[in-house]
Amino acid sequence: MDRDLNAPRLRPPWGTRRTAMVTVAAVAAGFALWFATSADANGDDGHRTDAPGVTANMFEWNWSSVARECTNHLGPAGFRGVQVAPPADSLKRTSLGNGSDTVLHPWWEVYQPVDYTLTSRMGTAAQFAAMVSTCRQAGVKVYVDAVINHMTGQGNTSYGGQSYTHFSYPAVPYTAADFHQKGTGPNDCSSSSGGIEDFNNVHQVFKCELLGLADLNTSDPGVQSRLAAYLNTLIGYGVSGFRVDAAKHIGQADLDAIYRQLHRTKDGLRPYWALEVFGGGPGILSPQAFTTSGSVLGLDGVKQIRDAFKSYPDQHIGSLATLQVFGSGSGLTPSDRTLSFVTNHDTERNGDALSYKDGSRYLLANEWLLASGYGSPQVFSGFTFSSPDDSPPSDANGIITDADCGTGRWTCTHRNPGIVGMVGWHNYVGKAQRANFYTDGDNVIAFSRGNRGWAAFNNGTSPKTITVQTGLPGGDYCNVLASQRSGSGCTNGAPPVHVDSHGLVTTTVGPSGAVGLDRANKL
Ligand code: LM2
Ligand code: CA
Repeated sequence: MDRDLNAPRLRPPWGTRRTAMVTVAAVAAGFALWFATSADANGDDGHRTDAPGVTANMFEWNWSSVARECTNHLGPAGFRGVQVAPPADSLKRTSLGNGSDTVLHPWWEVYQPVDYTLTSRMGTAAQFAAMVSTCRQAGVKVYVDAVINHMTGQGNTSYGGQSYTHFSYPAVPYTAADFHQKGTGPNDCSSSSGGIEDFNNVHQVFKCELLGLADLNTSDPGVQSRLAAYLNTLIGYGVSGFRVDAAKHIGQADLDAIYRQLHRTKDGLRPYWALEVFGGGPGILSPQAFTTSGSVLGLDGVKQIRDAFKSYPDQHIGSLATLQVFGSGSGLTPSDRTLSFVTNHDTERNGDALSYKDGSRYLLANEWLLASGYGSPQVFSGFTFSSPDDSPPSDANGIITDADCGTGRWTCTHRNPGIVGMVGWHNYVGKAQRANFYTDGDNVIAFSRGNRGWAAFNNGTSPKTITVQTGLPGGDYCNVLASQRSGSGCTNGAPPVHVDSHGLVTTTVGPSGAVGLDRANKL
């Protein structure tokens, strides 16, 4: 069947919502078109797409450490998924570049694939497979960071021992014809340098090199099928979906063509497809414009969260009171299409986000995000660094060593008791709507989620006592930030919080502190 790839995607005549207002004939015709022409990551091929609950982004934790965390911490805490670093064989630098380049194995080697075997800094294919199955047994699905826009742009050898040159990666194999190159042909990049010079130019953003990385010709069917084969191999291991690196530089049409070739996951669902699209681009380059092809990363939300939580001594940027409106009302992508987070590996280094370096304020922001109901919330756990290029803890060959939460080298945010408490709270309140919003107009906010849970957050520097409506039945509750219900009392000797018969609570929220109540922890 001929199909104009530039035409708008054909959809059932009633859009994506089914109603009884159409005739049987129209329904039949609609379904015929629907199945023949569309299969994107929003479930439009008639199968449900995997939708992660709360996930942990275990950035560059090695596979055996991720497996251990799934069993001992993530599963028991109620994390429903884990995102892992790019598992493909990648650049292994053998010498420093020039200038101020002092790190032989910077963390970003993994964003430079050489081939799609699973021999990486994080472990072997066997360790990857064992990790996926261990995590799934612990109730934690695995989502993979997929680097499919480009191949490596530097070096000549990989962690798997493969040799290559720019535009020739024999282990895949890819040859020069599989890449966008500087030139004037239909598949070429027409910028004078061959790189992206104008991030608002659609042609350059899709077809020119990002950071000198060899740009795959992702509209070529042969390239698409090799990329789909890689992702299907991962799905075969039990992977549930992908964070698509540099998705903005692939473009909707090529992303859709690759996605259509993906198999269903072990759970019988279409894979989750979370597209990395930095904001700031106009029209078709905006994050909003990629929600037709899948979910997107909440990168604009990262900045709004930073601005609400971060106040500098001399420059007060924002306040928690601004978070009364957060989500589509504040210009962000729709909640059900967004992977939301306080930071990721890029934004913790580029100033866009709060990071572990912000201490209790960073934890508070994560606790608030888990309570907010916006997006599929993701908690980031990486490694500490002093310079932006620093390697994760590794041996002399760049192989990442086992993560250890006692050394200060790994941030282990997912193990923090306040975070764990709010993961449970998040899972318990489910989709209940926000209600009973309170703010002092400054840095204290509180709200309930339906009548299932209530939480308060104080980003100020002194304790604040509030008397507010919780929406909860009267009784005594354990503050999930510090304790849990155990028999008729709260763990850790924490005093219960009393809600009166009208649903009112009077409680003191400490500086950079939170209080979280839910009916699962009612005495
Ligand atoms: C991403 N999303 O679109 C990743 O989230 C981000 O971390 C990646 O950049 C980027 N896209 C490419 O996948 C990181 C890192 C860069 C690094 C690249 C490639 O932030 O600094 O670039 O990975 O490893 C490095 C050098 C850069 C050089 C490039 C190519 O820093 O100076 O460009 O390698 O040799 C000439
Ligand atoms: Ca591209």
